[in-house]
Amino acid sequence: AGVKGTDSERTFIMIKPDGVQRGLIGKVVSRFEERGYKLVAMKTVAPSKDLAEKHYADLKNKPFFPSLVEYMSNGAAPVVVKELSQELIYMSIVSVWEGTDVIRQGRVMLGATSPLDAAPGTIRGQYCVSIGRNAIHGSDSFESAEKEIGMWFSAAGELVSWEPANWKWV
Ligand code: RTP
Repeated sequence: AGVKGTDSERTFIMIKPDGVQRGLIGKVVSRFEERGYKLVAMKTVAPSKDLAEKHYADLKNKPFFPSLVEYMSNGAAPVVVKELSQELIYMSIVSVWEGTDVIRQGRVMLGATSPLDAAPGTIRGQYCVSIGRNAIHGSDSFESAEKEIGMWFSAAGELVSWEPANWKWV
């Protein structure tokens, strides 16, 4: 997750299937870009059940865990992204963002887990009303960011360090 507490700190941000379905990819990307954060990795994923379970392993004893995993991998979303041999695929976007305090600020920009508690102007507070369809995930600590970036991206080649031309002005 880069170097904690420096301008090379990194966080993991996922636009969940409902966020993708609702056309929020650009809005999320814009908010992070315009804030002054740097996109260092991004790809589409249709995760396996195993990967979704691994990502949310901390929640495995929660009553909503099976439906959460189902929704994140291949299950319960009421909409279709892509049809492949009649099989419905739910797609998410996973990304890594870099910059000063990006882990904590990313969570602030997302808003509270329950969109009904999320401040207006946050992503969830502006676009969502349901905790089970809260559009986006962001790492909640440096340790989570390290773990999640490692889980969703391969270190070799998928993360790119680069310098925006106007970097010194942010
Ligand atoms: P996330 O990991 O997705 O960023 O969310 P979070 O840290 O804000 O919240 P967490 O407690 O880790 O919960 C993970 C995701 O589980 C779903 N959830 N559903 N039905 C429910 O009561 C319930 N509670 C949580 C949400 O999609 C939440 O983002």
